[in-house]
Amino acid sequence: MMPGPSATNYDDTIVAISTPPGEGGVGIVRLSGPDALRIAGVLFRSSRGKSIEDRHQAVFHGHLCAPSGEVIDEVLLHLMRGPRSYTCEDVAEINGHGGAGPLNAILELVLEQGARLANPGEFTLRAFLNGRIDLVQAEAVIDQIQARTRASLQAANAAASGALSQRLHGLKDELAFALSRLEAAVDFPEDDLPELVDRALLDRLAATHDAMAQLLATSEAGRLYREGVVVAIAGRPNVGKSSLFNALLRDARAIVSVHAGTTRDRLEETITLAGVPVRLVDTAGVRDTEDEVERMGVTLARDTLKMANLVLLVLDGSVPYTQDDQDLAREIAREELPVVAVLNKCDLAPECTAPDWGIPFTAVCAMSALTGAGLDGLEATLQKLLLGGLNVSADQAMITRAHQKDSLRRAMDCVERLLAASDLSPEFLAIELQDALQALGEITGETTPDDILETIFNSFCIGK
Ligand SMILES: Nc1nc2c(ncn2[C@@H]2O[C@H](COP(=O)(O)OP(=O)(O)OP(=O)(O)O)[C@@H](O)[C@H]2O)c(=O)[nH]1
Ligand SMILES: [Mg+2]
Repeated sequence: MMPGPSATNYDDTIVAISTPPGEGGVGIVRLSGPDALRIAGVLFRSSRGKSIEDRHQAVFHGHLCAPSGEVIDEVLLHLMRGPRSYTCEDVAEINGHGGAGPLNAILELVLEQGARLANPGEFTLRAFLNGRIDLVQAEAVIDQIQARTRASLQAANAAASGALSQRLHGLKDELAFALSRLEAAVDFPEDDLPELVDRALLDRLAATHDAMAQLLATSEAGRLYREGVVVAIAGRPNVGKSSLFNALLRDARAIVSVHAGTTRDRLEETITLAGVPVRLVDTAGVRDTEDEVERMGVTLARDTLKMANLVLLVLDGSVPYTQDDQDLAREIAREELPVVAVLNKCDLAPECTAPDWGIPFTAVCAMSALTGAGLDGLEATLQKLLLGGLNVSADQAMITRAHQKDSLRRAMDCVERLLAASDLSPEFLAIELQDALQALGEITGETTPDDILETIFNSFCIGK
């Protein structure tokens, strides 16, 4: 199975700068393929005159030189002979100085020696095509790179080490077993059918269905650990949105002032609640205004409400609530999201009470963004609302992506149809099982269509 344009060759030698652009102590140019060690040998001069041949795993110190003899950079060369490498192919990693100058010069020399520039994710794609990892593990590599919290990293590590793959293989083994029994039944005379498609087999399939449902139930936790949630802070001007944003971040990130209309842009920062990344977004105060820039800010604020998983509607509890407060609350209620009414500035009005607009808020918290009073209570409420249903610890197998969830759901549907129609012919039942196996194979990669594979690996960075 080879995704990508059919012209792409996956047997050649590829190269890429594997470290991100910018300056750093070290930068890595990675080569993989049948010519990797030869090319490294041509360009590398060991400082102690060592030969890099005949070594399976080794690190050498020396210089990378142009064929003219010109020294390009002082490097460490790390050799890994296939199949004991990331890609299962021969791999050479040239650790040079981390800057555009040395790394691009090394890259050019390697290209001149006949290597090809790697496509995004092609090193990982090769690990997948060579059978070292399955698609679940390949996708977990992106999650490892992008993990923003320790728990997100734990979840990605669990998937990368094969925890989810194992669960899926267990399910597939059960379906394959049932399929073999049904296929045997096809070859037998009618009379023997009841014995072959017997109660025990159907019970076993029902148990497999339950196991699938359990795995499907992890998808919400998986999404939370991987993507996190978006919490929008909204309210009319000057109620203390930016003060609340800063208080939750424990940082004076946003400008706070007595003037209404201070925030005009959308400010975003990530905090961690119970290990889950929470993207906190501060917005411009919503009001009708003649100021063009502020109006753009209000539009952005309204857009933010549409992408949020939860809204903190900030109200100034120290003054009577206004019609603008109420109109905005109604507007937000239409989004059908959890909305927490934050009665701010309670230091000025300790007795402040929730507005009586007949709008059901998911929760109400009185607090002071200025003094910090009530902040703990708000955080506890957020944690409960966002993560209350989180029933899976980060180190367990979880469904993390929408396409995995879709495929698992399709496999379950097949098994459900089969269980509901158990009096039908074994040929019909076998088709349902084949479809279910196909759907599960799309998660692990055995039966994933090439265009989907291509999309998945294209979302990787160059050099991974
Ligand atoms: N006493 C008191 N003052 C507060 C509190 N929270 C915010 N303020 C003050 O209220 C004013 C407005 O605060 P901001 O955080 O800038 O309000 P905002 O909602 O972001 O305002 P805009 O960006 O203009 O929409 C500032 O003078 C803050 O110091 C609070 O809990 N208590
Ligand atoms: Mg503000």
